Amino acid sequence: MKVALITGVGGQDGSYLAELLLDKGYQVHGLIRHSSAEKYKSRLATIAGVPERKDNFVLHYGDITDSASLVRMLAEIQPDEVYNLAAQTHVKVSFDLPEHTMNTTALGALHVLEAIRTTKSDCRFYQASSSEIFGTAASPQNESSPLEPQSPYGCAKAVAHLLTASYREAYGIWAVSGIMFNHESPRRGTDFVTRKISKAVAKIAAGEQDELHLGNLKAERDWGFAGDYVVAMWQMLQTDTPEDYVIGTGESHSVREFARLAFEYLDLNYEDYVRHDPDLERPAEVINLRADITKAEKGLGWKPTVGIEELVQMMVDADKQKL
Ligand code: GDR
Repeated sequence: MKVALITGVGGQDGSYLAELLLDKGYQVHGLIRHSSAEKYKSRLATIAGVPERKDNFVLHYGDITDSASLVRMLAEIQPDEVYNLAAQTHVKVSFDLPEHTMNTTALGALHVLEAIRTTKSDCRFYQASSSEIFGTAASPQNESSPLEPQSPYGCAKAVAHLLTASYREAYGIWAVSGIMFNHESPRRGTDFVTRKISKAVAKIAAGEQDELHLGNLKAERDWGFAGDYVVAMWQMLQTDTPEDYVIGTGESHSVREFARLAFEYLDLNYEDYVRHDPDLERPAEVINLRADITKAEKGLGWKPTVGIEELVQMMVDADKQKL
């Protein structure tokens, strides 16, 4: 039985990845912060409620800022695969908490890599890298695009990205970065724009909310479905040689377009409800991110299965149901 360790297992991606690996017959160990445990119980409910999954799933309280506990955990679990998904992942928050973001998002990755090195683990390591490392680089962005991050979060992810490559070169650790563009789902946190929109649309349609306040409406993102992206994470660790891959859909849409589609799905006009709020804008914005996934298509045989309209509808439907 293969053994995997997932940091950030209580997050959107962590929960989908844990399900995928459990269904493939892995024993899955998940690292979760004590304070997150209650909050993320609903995301892990699809594991707790299924005996075949639950029996092979072990939750550990820990923190990627605590390197000693990571060393102990690696020595004890001896995983075949380690997926580092834990981080402070909100771009706007990173402007308010730059040091915390560096400690978790950049140094957290370093702690995991160091734990692998010092325990002489021969595991394969996946680093959750991000399209935010490209920032203002011309789109479409691919594995060779320059790193031009525009936020403390983007800078922290760039550091983690470069450290992953450095540990691969210097110590021969089987380590890769998956450069993931935005990926969403009904499990997305409500402070990210897609879920903020889908939740508001459901509430407005039900007469429980009057307006939706948004920041930059012109920014364009490449939005895919998180369930597809965790498949790519797993595939990256099954290849012959450790290589980084860009993962996205190859299409970008503006925030305005996402909102329009979501309101239209419930026969509403977004212009009647969306209000621009400059306080929700960021000190620096990334204007256009669009993935060039040529390498992933060829090297992994990976393709997204959910388009923008289906994604919007899936999220609005789920939020309607939750109400
Ligand atoms: P992003 O996701 O910053 O791209 O990072 P987010 O959903 O926060 O923002 C996307 C775009 O929407 C604009 N926007 C707003 N964003 C939020 N959160 N709230 C608003 O009210 C709002 N109004 C407009 C933003 O300015 C931005 O342009 C996500 C995160 O998951 C990262 O962790 C991940 O690495 C990248 O995607 C890939």
